[in-house]
Amino acid sequence: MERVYVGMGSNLADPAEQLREAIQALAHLPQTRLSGVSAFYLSDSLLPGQPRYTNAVAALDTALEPLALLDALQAVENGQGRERLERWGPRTLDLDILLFGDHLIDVPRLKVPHYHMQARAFVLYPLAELAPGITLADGRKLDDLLAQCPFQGLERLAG
Ligand code: A4P
Ligand code: MG
Repeated sequence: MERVYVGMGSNLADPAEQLREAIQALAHLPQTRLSGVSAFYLSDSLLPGQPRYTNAVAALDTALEPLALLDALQAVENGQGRERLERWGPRTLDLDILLFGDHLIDVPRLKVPHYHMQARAFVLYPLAELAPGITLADGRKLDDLLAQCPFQGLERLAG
């Protein structure tokens, strides 16, 4: 089993409900156990003119191979996203593999650690709830990334 952290984001069609549905779907993935979920955070969109996102991070323990997990996550995205998808518009559900055990992955479909996580408060702060003090597979320390990424444009929701 590998410990995996999945970043979740939505800014359409009742984002908190999208995340709750996604969490249910993650809990039912084959060969996988849902081990934890961070609080939900409201965050300003990185792209101008979009509604605010709701973001969270989930911890999974999985026996799936990385690309099999990516396939499964994309199936969850498609299952929740397709119906309401607006072309060029904001998204109903984005699921990103942030960390996959101690693996460094760099293939066309999958880069782990996730390529933008160091710049994203809406990833780092919820991740720190689940994995305080961890060191990434590439040697970077989460605490150092947090120190360089202010808690800005973020609002932690209770519960
Ligand atoms: N891919 C490569 N590595 C990974 C990985 N570690 N996890 C590939 C998941 N997928 C990975 O992703 C495009 C392709 O990335 C996938 O087919 C996969 O093979 P996508 O989800 O289909 O497209 P996307 O979401 O438009 O691209 P991307 O790069 O994931 O977008 P971002 O960078 O995640 O931006 N603002 C706030 N506040 N909160 C957000 O959550 N999200 C975005 C999306 C922009 N602004 C945001 C937020
Ligand atoms: Mg994505």
